[in-house]
Amino acid sequence: MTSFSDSKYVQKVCEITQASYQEGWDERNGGNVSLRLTADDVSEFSDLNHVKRTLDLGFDASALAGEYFLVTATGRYFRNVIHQPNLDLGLVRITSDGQHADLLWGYDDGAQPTSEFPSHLMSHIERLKVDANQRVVMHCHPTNLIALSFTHELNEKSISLLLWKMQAESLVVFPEGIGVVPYMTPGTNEIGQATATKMHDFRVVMWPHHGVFGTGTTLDETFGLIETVEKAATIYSQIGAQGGQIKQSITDDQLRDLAKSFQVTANPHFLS
Ligand code: 2HA
Ligand code: ZN
Repeated sequence: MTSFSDSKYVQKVCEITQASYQEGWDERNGGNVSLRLTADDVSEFSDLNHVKRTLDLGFDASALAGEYFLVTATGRYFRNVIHQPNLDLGLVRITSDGQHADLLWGYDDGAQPTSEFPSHLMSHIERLKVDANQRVVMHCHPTNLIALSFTHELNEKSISLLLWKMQAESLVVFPEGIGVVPYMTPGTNEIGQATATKMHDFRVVMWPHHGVFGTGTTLDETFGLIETVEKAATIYSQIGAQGGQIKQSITDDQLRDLAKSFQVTANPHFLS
C-alpha cells in the first residue's frame, strides 16, 4: 500500500500550483485549487483511515457527501506548496450530513482549507450537474484578465467576443465564452453562489478586479483553460502597448468557420 503523500494527486497539485506561481498569478497567498477524488481513487492508500480533525463548512454540501477533495490551505503560498505539501494541502471527505469535512491527510501544522472552499464546493456541485467528469476548481489572479476588468465593460458577450478574437485558439478552448459576476467580497457564500450559478453555463468565470475561477476534468485542462483566457487578455494588453489601434482582426464569420472546422459550438447568445 502506498502513502497518499507519494500519490500522483499530490504530485500534480504541487506541479500546478508551482506553474501558476511561476506565471505570476499567485502573489503571496493568492489562489487556491481543489481536486475531487472518489472513494475508489483513494482506496489504494494506507494512511487515510484516521480522521485527524473535523472542519465546519458553513453551508450545505450534502450533494458532495462522501466525496474527497485535495485542497490548498488558507493563508498559504502557492510558491511553497511544492516544498511542503503536507502542510499546505489537505485531503478532506465531506460528511454525510454535508455540514462538515473530515480531514484525513495533510494540514499537518493545523492549517484549514482555503477561504474560498465554499465557493469551490458550490462550483463543483454545479459543474457536476452538467459534467459527471468534473474534478477541478482553480482560482488565481491572472494579471491581464484582471486589468481587462477595469478597461472593458463588464459584459459577458463583449468580453467573450474580445477574447475569442485575440487568438484563434480561444474559441476552440472556451466556445461557451467566459462568465462574469459583479465585483463581490471574496471568501463569502454570496460570491460562491453567484460563481456557481455561472458555472451552469461556463467553465471559466471572471471575478472583476480580483481574478478568475476555472473548472475542468483534470488539473492540466483547467490550468490550460485559464492559461488560454489569460493569453488572450495578454494580447489585448500588448495591443494597448503597441498603441491600441486594431487595423484588422478575426471577423465574426471567421469565428463561425473556426467553430465549424474544430467542431465546437460557439455560445449562440454571443455569436449567432
Ligand atoms: O486564497 O485568492 O480569493 C487567497 C485568495 C482569495
Ligand atoms: Zn483570490
